[in-house]
Formats: sequence, structure tokens, C-alpha cells
Amino acid sequence: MILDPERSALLVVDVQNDFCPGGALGVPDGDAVVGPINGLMPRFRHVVATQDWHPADHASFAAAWPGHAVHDTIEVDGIPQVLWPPHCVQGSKGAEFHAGLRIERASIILRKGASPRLDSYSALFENDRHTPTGLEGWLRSLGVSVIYLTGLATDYCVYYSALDALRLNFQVVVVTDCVRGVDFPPGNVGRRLERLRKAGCSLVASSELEGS
Ligand code: VGL
Ligand code: ZN
Repeated sequence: MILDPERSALLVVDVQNDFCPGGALGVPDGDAVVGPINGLMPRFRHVVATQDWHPADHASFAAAWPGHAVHDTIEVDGIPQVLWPPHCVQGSKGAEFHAGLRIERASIILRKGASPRLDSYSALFENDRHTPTGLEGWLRSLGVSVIYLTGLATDYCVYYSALDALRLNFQVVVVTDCVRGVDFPPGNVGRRLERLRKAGCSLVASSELEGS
């Protein structure tokens, strides 16, 4: 696959301490994405990094719902919500980018998930799949038509970002060595990658990207 830096953007999703091993919502091997993502960054003109960025009492935290536990799914204002341990609280150490990530190479940092009762897995829309984050306009005004997806977690924020990007008619590539998943429920990563592939997403290793 040929990488055209003029019309492509690298989207680095949620490479934050809380999603790395030892973090509040540590993704197995999550920090393994840092090296390959750093390697890709200089090959792109447009690099976007997202940061999960929740208020301390966010509705996605199990602690906000007495009688419910982590991994329960409830409905909040009619929208399904998986409950998580408190993570990526605004301004906390866990919300900071992994120290090894070359974040200075990002041209924009997009924070998401700040609405108290509405989560935002995707970098493009909140979980009502309707409220925009503004990223679509940023990408379009720069002439971006291809999005390369990297980061954490494959089966949540990367997955929903990819689905929304496909829905908006971007060409979407998931860079397989630059993502890691929560895999909850077990098997979720495989199922969701397969669903993305069927929906028209390319799954490509960074070593297979040629050009620039
Ligand atoms: C994420 C669960 C909760 C993610 C964020 O970045 O994939 N997952 N919040
Ligand atoms: Zn979150």
C-alpha cells in the first residue's frame, strides 16, 4: 500500500498511561504501540493525537453507579454504556500521554469524553454517534481523504473511530502492529477487526506501507 502524505492523516488514539500496562484500564501490551507509532509519525504531514479526558465523576465509571460493577453494560439516557474503572481523569497522571510517545510531532491534540453523561470512544463523534468532535472538519479542510488508525484500544476507541470514518467516506487503514485491544468480552478484538475489514477498512502492517 502506497502512503500519500498529501492526502493522509495519522490518527494516534489514546496512547495514555491509563491504557498502558499498570494503568487504571491497562491494555495488555499497550505500550508496545509507542515505538512503531513514533516510527510512522515523520512520514505524515498531518498527525492527530486523541486523549480520553473524563471528569472525575464520569458516567462511564462503575463507581458512579452503586450496585453496578466494572464491565456491566447499562443504559445512560438511552445509550448503551459499558462501565469501566475510573480512568483518564482530566489533569491526572493517568490521562497523560505515554512518556515515550513523540507527542511533539502531533499537529493537533483532540480531547474527548468530557461530557458528563455521554462517552466518546470515537475521535469523530460522541457515543450518540451524532454529536461531532470537530475532527471531520479539521481533516476535510486540509484535504485529507485517507486516515491511518493507530493506538488504544483496538476494540473500543480505534474501532469506533474507524467505523465513523468509513461512514463519512474516508478511506480507512488500521495499522495492525500499532494497535492493541482490551479484548472484553473475550474475542472482541478479532470480531471487531473482522467487522471493520468487511465494512471496507484495510488492515495493514506498518512494514507494508511504502512511500514518503
Ligand atoms: C477506551 C474504554 C473506555 C479506549 C476509552 O480508549 O479505547 N476504552 N474509554
Ligand atoms: Zn474512557
